[in-house]
Amino acid sequence: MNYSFVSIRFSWLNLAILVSVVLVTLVSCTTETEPDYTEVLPRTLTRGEEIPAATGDTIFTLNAVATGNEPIDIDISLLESLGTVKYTVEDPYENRQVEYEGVLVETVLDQFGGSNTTGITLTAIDDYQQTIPIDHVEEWPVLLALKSDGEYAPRSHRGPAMIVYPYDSYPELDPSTYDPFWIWQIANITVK
Ligand SMILES: Nc1nc2c(c(=O)[nH]1)N[C@H]1C(S)=C(S)[C@@H](COP(=O)(O)O)O[C@H]1N2
Ligand SMILES: [Mo]
Repeated sequence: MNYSFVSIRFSWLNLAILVSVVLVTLVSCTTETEPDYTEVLPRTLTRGEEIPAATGDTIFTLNAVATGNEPIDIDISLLESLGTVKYTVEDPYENRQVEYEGVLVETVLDQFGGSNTTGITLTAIDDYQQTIPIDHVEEWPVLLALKSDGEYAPRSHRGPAMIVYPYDSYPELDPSTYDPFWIWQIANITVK
């Protein structure tokens, strides 16, 4: 009796099929991870380039090695020339999903920091102050957000610039530790 219709016998064709299935599975497992953010505007101002003077409304002042440690005025177009990205996150203060768009804090450090940069100190209009260590921005896409759900955030509602942590993509970001870093109504940024 011939049982070959039920038994899977060795053949080069079967081996090729098996290898293909394994390869396709491996490739799809490694590429199916969700991207952390979507790029919106390209970066046009690069590290080492002269920083153009702000011509629009000042959203905050910034001190850093690249500004001679003197405060300079930052406007929206200057900040956005560092390139913008967006992602949606459950905002612990709004208690809903919000799509934030802005500049990665890592890019701000790249543009304005020196070789010994350790972090960034943010001071809000109510004098609330926090220092974000460089480790945070190397590990996660921490955002200096300007837009919330596609609209520039008004000063009356946490704008014009606020810090956002990507809670939804990184479960290790425990709110009890990271909520205090969601600084809004930023008045000054000092790159340390
Ligand atoms: N500008 C500004 N941002 C701020 C704060 C603040 O006082 N001013 N408080 C921080 C802290 S400590 C926490 S826990 C959260 C929540 O503040 P809330 O509970 O007053 O909304 O906002 C953070 N961001
Ligand atoms: Mo807090």
